[in-house]
Amino acid sequence: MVVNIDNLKRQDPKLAILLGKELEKQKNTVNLIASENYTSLPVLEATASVLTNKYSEGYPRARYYEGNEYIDEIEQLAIDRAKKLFGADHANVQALSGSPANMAVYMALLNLGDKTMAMNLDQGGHLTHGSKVSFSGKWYNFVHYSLSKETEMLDMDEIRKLAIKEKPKLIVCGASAYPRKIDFKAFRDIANEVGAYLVADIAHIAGLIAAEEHINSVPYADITTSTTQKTLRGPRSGLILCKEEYAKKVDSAVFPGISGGPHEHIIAAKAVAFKEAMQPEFKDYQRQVVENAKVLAQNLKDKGFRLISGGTDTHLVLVDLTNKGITGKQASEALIRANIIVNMNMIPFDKRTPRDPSGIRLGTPALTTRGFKDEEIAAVAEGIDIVLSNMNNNKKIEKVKEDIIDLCKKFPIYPELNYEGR
Ligand code: DSN
Repeated sequence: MVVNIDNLKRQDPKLAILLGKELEKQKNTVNLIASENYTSLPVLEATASVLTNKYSEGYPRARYYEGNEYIDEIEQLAIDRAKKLFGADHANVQALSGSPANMAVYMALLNLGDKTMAMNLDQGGHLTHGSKVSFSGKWYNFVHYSLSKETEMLDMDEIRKLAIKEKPKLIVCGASAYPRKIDFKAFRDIANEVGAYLVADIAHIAGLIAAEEHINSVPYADITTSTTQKTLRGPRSGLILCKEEYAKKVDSAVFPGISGGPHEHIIAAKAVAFKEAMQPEFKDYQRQVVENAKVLAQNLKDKGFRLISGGTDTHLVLVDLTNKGITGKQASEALIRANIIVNMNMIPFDKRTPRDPSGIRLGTPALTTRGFKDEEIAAVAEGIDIVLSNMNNNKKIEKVKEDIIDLCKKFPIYPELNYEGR
């Protein structure tokens, strides 16, 4: 089965046309959003399946609704595969996404107002790591660590000093815009020293971890949270992995703590993605993701772009545009005119605001799924440079757009899908 939308075209042409436009856009744009990817067709098929019809509040073999015998097997398959993939004692596959996963974990381990330590949002952390505009910053007393001003990397000595001074009940490690590896063992040592829980948020790097391109947080953290749609290349959803002693608390926090009926169609799609992530090709893919990020970083550096921390050893590159005299918002809006999608991003110690920050964040997971390697990544870097050096020159930007569309056509995504026509 290929997930086409023939019935939708007949029944709801207005929506079908919009889906068609989105598919065309995805096919013809170079996607450098570090948190996005293209799922496989099997993942898409599970996502679009009849499992969406079922209510299954509870957990396998302990449901509040009848008729869940196959749903139980499906959810258990996802749980078992997640545990195997990451070497975890326990997996909860019901978390709806990364933010609810973090919410459930805080609920499992903390009382309202408890002191918690995490990376600041403007240093590369996530909203749910204690931002004042998120439930996390409103309900818990977060203190934040920053990067080193000199290296723009995590400074474990400074983080240790802050932890000793603040004595948090829980330390969060993990980030949304940090291009370097995270030393989970060093975080564990600090958590042990101050008697804190350690939670690792691996949303961005879960795929790298599954393929052993990054050290695994699971042996070190009490609880690990993740999304499943980024480097892991599954459906848009969440995942919680933990040591056996936290299993009950985590499960109760997810259901009935913060959610009702699990999305079993998405849980099935996660089971598919976990199986895919166990295949040798997935290791090759992740290796290429990191290699492509390094090639992108080097090409941009050669063109005079300043990179946060000087480069990358993961899937993403964070670019400070200050020396180019443009802002992140100006850059991202110019690049989309050439079918290059990036997101504007705060850089560490940014003097600008989140709505118009100094940087852009670029990632290679989606391009690598397309099959891009050194040569294509170099062409993308060239396109970025031409656009950002000629932001008022429509002709030059139009030419880059043509080249980008040609490149996309040479490396197609979803050739089997046809959302076109009526
Ligand atoms: N919005 C995600 C990202 O882009 O990193 C994090 O939740």
